[in-house]
Amino acid sequence: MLGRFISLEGGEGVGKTTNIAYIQSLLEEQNISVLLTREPGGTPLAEAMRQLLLDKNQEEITEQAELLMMFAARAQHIKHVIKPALERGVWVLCDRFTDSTYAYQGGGRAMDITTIHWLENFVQGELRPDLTLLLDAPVQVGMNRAAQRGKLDRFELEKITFFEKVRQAYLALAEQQPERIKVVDATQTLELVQASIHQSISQFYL
Ligand code: T5A
Repeated sequence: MLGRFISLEGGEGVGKTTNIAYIQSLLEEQNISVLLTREPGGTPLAEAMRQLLLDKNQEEITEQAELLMMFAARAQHIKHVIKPALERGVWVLCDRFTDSTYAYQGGGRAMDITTIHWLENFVQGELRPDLTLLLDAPVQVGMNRAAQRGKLDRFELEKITFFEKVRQAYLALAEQQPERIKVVDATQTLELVQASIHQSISQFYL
């Protein structure tokens, strides 16, 4: 793999989508080719699965189906988008990846971590992000920001306690893997958030 793989993580509305273009511009200033993508999604089939996963107006999705759909979409994404880009030397910037599964399905839904770990190895082989930026903010801050955008999706309708568990699971991952996961205080102004991101990204490519 010649390219590097960077993921952006965090709870609802913390600013992942807002900041991904900023990271792209930082890397492109260094003449690095960048591919922006997201999960669930990134290929036509995976985007179709995203629609199903986020749509609240359908039959209840079981926790098992939700977990397997996340990994099914990820398998498509890795094979058709992520790996080919990395092999061409392109850096991949992904809005959410498997840490989201540990946080939402493992933390929020309290699903068995061993099963998630098994699926991670089964679907990804050795592929892991080289760097992960975890945008962290109290749940209410992100929810208020997400609410300002209008319609809420199936996940955004969960209770606050669900998102508290998601946040704690993310912070536990960052504590376990401090080399890979850099926590950014997302409660700051956009300018300060981007200054923190700049610092983590420049330490990474220098
Ligand atoms: N999921 C996903 C799982 O359960 N398991 C998995 O394995 C995966 C991969 C995907 C959903 O799927 C779940 C998690 C998710 O619920 P999504 O759309 O990718 O959904 O994720 P969301 O978190 O819902 O995305 P959002 O677009 O809501 O959040 P972002 O991208 O973090 O926030 P963003 O950038 O859109 O910003 C929200 C608002 O805040 C403002 C922005 O301008 C925007 O209006 N904002 C700020 N305002 C003030 N100060 C700042 N510093 C700001 N930063 C941003």
